[in-house]
Amino acid sequence: MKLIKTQVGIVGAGPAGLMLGRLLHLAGIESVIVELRSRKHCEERIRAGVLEQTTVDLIHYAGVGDRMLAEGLIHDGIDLSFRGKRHRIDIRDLTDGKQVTVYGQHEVVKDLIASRTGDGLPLLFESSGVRLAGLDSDSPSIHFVHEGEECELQCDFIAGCDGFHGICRPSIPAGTLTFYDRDYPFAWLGILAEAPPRLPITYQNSARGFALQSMRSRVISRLYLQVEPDDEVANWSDERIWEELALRFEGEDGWSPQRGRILQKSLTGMRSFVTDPMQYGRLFLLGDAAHIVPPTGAKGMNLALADSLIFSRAVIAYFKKNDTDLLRSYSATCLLRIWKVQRFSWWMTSMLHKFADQSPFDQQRQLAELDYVTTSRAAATTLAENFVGLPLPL
Ligand code: RFL
Ligand code: PHB
Repeated sequence: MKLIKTQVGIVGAGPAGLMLGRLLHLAGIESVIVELRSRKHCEERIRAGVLEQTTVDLIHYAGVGDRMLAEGLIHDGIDLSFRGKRHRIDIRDLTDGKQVTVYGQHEVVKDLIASRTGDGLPLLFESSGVRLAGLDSDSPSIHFVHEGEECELQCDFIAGCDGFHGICRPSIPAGTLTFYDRDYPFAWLGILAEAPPRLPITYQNSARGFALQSMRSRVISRLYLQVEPDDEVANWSDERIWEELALRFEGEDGWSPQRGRILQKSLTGMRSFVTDPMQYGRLFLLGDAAHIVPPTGAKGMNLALADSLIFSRAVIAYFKKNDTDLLRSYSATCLLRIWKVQRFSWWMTSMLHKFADQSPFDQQRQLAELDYVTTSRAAATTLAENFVGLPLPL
């Protein structure tokens, strides 16, 4: 058995765990990151792509923003399209100069991993059998197997950054936490294609269902289609995907997504989920381990990174000033922000998707909402200020 000691044991090398490790390192606090998957898997996992202005600022603050600055695609607006017509939400104008940046989550992860390994800090990929112990004591521990050796990582705090399907949240005794949950009656089929996208990101409400046109670079498109919740990737040939995208984006300007080789297809269920509190004893939950939003608002990774900043501040106050106030208020501080983001993500989802039980009244009300958001400056501002990210104390 190998015994390791550190100040903060981090489970999971996604955006939340990696950013937390980075922020703690900048403050001189030690951490060890324990990750189930390989480095290659973490660096190639295609997920989110939209960084709020707030997140861009945090990434620069953490000193890992050079590649994002060079390669990210800045958006000063987004398009909402309905009744065959596209409408620009001029984000920059509506938010006093703020923007969002399209830069893949896997690129953010690559940059954070490069910075951590460059600093020679522990990041234990391919750790199996991860199990937590002593959560309600002063010395919790993480047990796992790494490179064939049984390890025990003793720490002052554990950060559960292991995503929605991780082991940290289920390690908390049943009945301690309250869960808030909502499932949506559809899924997203996502593709990555070798085809030049049209800028900016376009959200499409069509009578055939929702579609989204985004990108990962000037030559790689990222496209999504609303599909049945129990649909399967195998049902969607390349031809069927391109035909359906063309039908959903059909509009007055005659544009439809440019076709190209499809590099990847995936299916994502849509749900809202919140854990309250995001803490048990010395285990703190961050990111998807504590909450999930439907991707329509493009918020999941942004929320995960915001949790990292808030938790790092609390840990720094504890180790530098012996102050436990921020640790005690961690969950409440995060939840205030998370519920606003839940509301926004639910609202965007409700406004843009086709619901099977929608009555003709509901359909007209949905179109009226889109009409209002795209013609009233006050309504457009509420969308824009949420899209660029609610303020974070940097
Ligand atoms: P992650 O990224 O899931 O990372 C968790 C890490 O923990 C590891 N792990 C374990 N490690 C050790 N032991 C165990 N037992 C473990 N179990 C799991 C995993 O291997 C992994 O490395 O969680 P984190 O850091 O909280 O980050 C959350 C984000 O990944 C997520 O919210 C976003 O991807 C959501 N999301 C979007 N967010 C945005 O901000 N903007 C977007 O545009 C956006 N679009 C999306 C999205 C998510 C999508 N999918 C696929 C769910 C679009 C889609 C389609
Ligand atoms: C993406 O680029 O993957 C993306 C963009 C906007 C969203 C969700 C995902 O709302």
